[in-house]
Amino acid sequence: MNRMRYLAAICILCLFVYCSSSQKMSYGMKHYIFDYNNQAYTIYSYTLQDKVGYNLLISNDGKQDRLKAKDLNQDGVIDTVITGAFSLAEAEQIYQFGLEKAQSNGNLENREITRWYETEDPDYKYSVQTYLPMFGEAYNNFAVTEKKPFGKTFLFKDLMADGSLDSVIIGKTVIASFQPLYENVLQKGINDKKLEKQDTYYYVSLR
Ligand SMILES: [Ca+2]
Repeated sequence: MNRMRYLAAICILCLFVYCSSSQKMSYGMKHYIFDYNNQAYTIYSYTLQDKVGYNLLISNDGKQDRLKAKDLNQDGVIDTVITGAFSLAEAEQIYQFGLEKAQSNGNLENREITRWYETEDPDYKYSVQTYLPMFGEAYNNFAVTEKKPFGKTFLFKDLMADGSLDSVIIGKTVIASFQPLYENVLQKGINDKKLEKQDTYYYVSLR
């Protein structure tokens, strides 16, 4: 997997680190220390239950203008350099190095927060759920339930989450008849600000 894809994949997850000596716990403040070019750095993770937390990258040199940079949503990408004579790209490089180190040492957890969108029309109830695996491609599941007594439910998979249905998981039907409905639901989700379009991908936003 090339680097861009690695970044694209983790960028949607919540990453946080924890110190090897501390207990593996999902919430609260954790930190991880690593060396990069003979300089020690710490990544602090502030993680809240059911909410997106943030990570801080800080150089351990004790200087007043030492590097302090923030990953605002724990998506694995530095958003801002707060102090220190570092470009965003430099901070990002150090951060990536630290995250990869933490991961290879088993000190990195990723947390997926629910991405689920529901809507309906007079005939059907719809739901779209986005799955963003740590490695591998994102995909959407699209569920459609008929609103009549004993109505059937159909479940489809949109590989790559590119807005084009690829397979039927549940139900006996043809994709072509549901593709326009899926497109309507995606557009409605975007209008409702519950779904975002990134390049050619459709992701349900974090709740
Ligand atoms: Ca697709």
